[in-house]
Amino acid sequence: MDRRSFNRRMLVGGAAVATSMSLAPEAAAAPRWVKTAPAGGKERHIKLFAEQIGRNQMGYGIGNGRATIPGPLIEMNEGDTLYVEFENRLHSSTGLHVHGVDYSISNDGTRLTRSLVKPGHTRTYVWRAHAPGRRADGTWQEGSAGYWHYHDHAIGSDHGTGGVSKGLYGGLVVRRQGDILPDKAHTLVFNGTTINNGNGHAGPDIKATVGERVEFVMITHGNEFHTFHLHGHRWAYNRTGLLTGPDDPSQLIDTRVVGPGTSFGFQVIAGETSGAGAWMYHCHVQRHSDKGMAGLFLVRNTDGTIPRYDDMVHRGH
Ligand SMILES: [Cu+2]
Repeated sequence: MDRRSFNRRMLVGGAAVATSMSLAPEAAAAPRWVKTAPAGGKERHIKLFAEQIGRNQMGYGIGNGRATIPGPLIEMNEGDTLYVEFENRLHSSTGLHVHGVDYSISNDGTRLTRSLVKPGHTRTYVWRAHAPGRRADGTWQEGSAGYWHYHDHAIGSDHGTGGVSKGLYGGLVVRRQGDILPDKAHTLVFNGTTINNGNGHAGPDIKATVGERVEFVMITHGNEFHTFHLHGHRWAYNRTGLLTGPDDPSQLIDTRVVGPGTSFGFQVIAGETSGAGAWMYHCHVQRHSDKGMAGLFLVRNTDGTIPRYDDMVHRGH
């Protein structure tokens, strides 16, 4: 089969799906085509701003929207150049510091490099993502594809300790041509002992229907090390979180050690082998989970029900 057409439209079907059908009947919808990332090489522009949220938090917003914590999930394809027109609506200087992609020193978003934005001002940061290829000396240069993130590097200290703790962070996904695109994506940030700066340490509910391809972008900030764990699902310890085939030696995991400044991501088919349910995700450091560092991956059957959860909700727990 022509490799390009295979990459563009990969049929999920055959024996693998037949096997999971018997385990999770709800996932037995007809085989369907998955969408994959196109070739990069485009120039794109977005408008991002930073603003105060309530009295004690700060966030990023996009276009004419409201600021959120985490900030909007930004996507690029390898080969793209992204112009981020960044408006500072805060009362102190801030900048956009990004991980993983290419940028010149004047786009570092730090005080040291005089690349901050004063309150009420706007400037454009330029991020580039390159495709993998061979260097002139014959060695292999990796591409930019990965699960990355951006954050403040100026408020509270020259490392953005205050801005990050108040919510100035967001995810960045760089895709390689042919990478499988998810149906939906969610950013989860372990920040101190909160998830996404949520109240009472608890994280948001992530909603899906059995069979949906859900992407998790997981980032960590603060001073603590954590172990991110998801019930009922597992993923591969590699760039995409997906196995490329039967010979991919990547380890399969359902828990991953994370620490400040790190990011990773993966995709799961909701309920693929375990069915619908209120599947917990949480930090597996007991002291942290006992404080409430947990949320729910709410996977519904196609009829909308969630076994062992609906009745619990009805009873008012
Ligand atoms: Cu933890």
